[in-house]
Amino acid sequence: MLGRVEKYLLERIKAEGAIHITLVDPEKVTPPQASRVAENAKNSGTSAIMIGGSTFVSQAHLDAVVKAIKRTVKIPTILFPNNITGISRHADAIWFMSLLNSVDPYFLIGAQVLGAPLVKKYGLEPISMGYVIVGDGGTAGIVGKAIPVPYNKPELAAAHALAGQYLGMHFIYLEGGSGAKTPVPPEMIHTVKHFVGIPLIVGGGIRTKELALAAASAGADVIVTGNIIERIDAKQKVSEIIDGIKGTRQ
Ligand code: 1GP
Repeated sequence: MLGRVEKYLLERIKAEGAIHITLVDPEKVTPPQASRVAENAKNSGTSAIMIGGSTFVSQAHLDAVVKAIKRTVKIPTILFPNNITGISRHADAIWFMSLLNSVDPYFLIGAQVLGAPLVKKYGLEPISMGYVIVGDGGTAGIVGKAIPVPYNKPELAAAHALAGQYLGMHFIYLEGGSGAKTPVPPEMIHTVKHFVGIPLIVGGGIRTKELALAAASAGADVIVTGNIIERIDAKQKVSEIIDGIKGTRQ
């Protein structure tokens, strides 16, 4: 039985071809700012709000950010934890993820073992996801002790993704790193998509309609953007990106 949020994501992907999710980094916003970002993103057509960052944020602040977003928008809130401190009881769901190219067992299974009982206790919907850091990897790569897959090795990214699928994961996330100068190249997205039969999430450095369109056309089912919401013209940017990917693969 699929959970409510996962079912919703799959239905939207089916209906729209590729969807957009907005990432809110709780380290960078106050709760009122998080509300505004979520409201603007929702009005622009984003499908869900992901909440998470690469470094530490206090539990109280994370809770306040999630609550503020939930009060403002009805689209699902999905936690994107970098550690067990990224879990809040107020969200709808959580990417229950393993960093497939980490050399540290903590990020492969250790944090998940510690977090699983909390996810159950809080009644969060876990959505199983294999996380693969590619390119220069950014902060997530350093914090997660990953060996990032170079952009010129798409077949290696595909091997990681396929292993995730065979382990039973429901989604694969190709992460170029927040603020990446060069987002995940279309060729890598295309190769991974060709290998795996589960939805593909792509994020990191996608700042323009053209880049979003290129990622969606190459096979990304979900485009995640975070950084652009810090811009003054964020609302317009998010709208452009969503317009760009709409109906790409119908
Ligand atoms: C980072 O993939 C996300 O985890 C989003 O990246 O902040 O560069 O949009 P940006």
